[in-house]
Amino acid sequence: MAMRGLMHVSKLLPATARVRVSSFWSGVETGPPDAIFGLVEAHKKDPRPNKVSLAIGAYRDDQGKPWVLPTVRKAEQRIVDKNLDKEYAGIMGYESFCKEAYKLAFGEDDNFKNNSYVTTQTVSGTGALRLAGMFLNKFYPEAKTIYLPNPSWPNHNPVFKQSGLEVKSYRHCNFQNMTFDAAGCYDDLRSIPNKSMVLFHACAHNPTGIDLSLDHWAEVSKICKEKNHLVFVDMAYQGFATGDLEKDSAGLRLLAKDGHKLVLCQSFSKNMGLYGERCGAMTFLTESESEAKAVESQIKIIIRPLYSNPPITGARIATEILTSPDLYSEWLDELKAMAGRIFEMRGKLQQGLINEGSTRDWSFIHTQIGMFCYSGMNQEQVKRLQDEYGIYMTKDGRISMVSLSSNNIGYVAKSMHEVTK
Ligand code: PGU
Repeated sequence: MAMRGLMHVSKLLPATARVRVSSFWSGVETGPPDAIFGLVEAHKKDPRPNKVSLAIGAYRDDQGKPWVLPTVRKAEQRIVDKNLDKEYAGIMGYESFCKEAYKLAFGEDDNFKNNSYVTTQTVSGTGALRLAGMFLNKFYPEAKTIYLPNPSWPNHNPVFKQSGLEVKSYRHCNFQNMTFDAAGCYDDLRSIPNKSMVLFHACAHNPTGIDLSLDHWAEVSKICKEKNHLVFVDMAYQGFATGDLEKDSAGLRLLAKDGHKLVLCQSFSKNMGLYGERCGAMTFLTESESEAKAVESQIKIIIRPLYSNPPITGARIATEILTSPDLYSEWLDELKAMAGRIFEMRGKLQQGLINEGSTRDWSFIHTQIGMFCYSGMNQEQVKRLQDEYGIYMTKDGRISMVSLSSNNIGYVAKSMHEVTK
């Protein structure tokens, strides 16, 4: 009926108007689906009852259900009880949230109390990275290239390219034995131009689950100092790798203690499960208070015409948890529980593959850390898992461990064995 009505109206339009209306976007070509969110959409449309989505890093409980942290629910209730208004936050977001985010990352150590820095609330981790990219493009003319670990989160590349930077990589993963390619990384950091921008994953490296030890961080820090590189840290998983906030930020803190005036991007998507609330922060460590003030003023000038000011609810929730001793200690237990469940799933997946009769060495499943398992499966095997078994993962063979549960782990292990034997 509606269709008939529409045709009727269009017939009334003069021919020229019709042509013009339909020609605006005729030159737009269909782009490829997103490497991660595209798979979420494809999985939703898949009618097979035993389908499994291992594509996105969003925590599930052992029933496969999204888990809202009980502390988040409690914080929400407290916020409702305060009967707060819905006024705009400032351009930089809530001051108390920014302070807490900084403290969480760097700790309350005297070394950091006296740091001069500027922190702004951002539209989650992605927004922080984009904002930092735009700032660096504008104010760091020494280098127009940012170096990412190989491999890295697929969205890093477009985030920085669209910020106007060039993107290159340095070695991170030794693909032969799935360990950190320390020698390759050090070599690359030494051979790139002085004052380069280099991005590191603070912990729970995405997609490999291969993190740097403290000795590795110390060496990286030394080289970056010698070369005067600008260190950029993406910390999307603090607390998620080991279940311990301090351990997961040890590399970052070592860099800061060594005097790097680094750039940090933080996300509260994973460690507080605030995915859709878009809650994050960006920090620049600076030489002086006056430098911090100048940087802050320019950050504001970038944010204002972009999104004006950040969303308020996620930041209120995070602040409530970080400033209420009871919620904070409960949250530490929740972090341990999430990291613990992932650890358990790693053991079960490895055992499941052995039980199926796989003779491959899957021991790395257990040594990798964080949300993902970098399985080493090739694109053809990943495609077979999707086509024949309804199991979705990114084409680099990355498995989101948080989507495995007691219900699907047997099926996933069996299917992985079928395509890799
Ligand atoms: N940095 C890294 C290393 C990440 O893995 C992610 C999220 C982000 C930043 C951005 O997180 P925000 O949600 O914007 O705070 N990576 C997940 C989530 C899906 C996605 O690609 O955005 C993932 O599955 O890789």
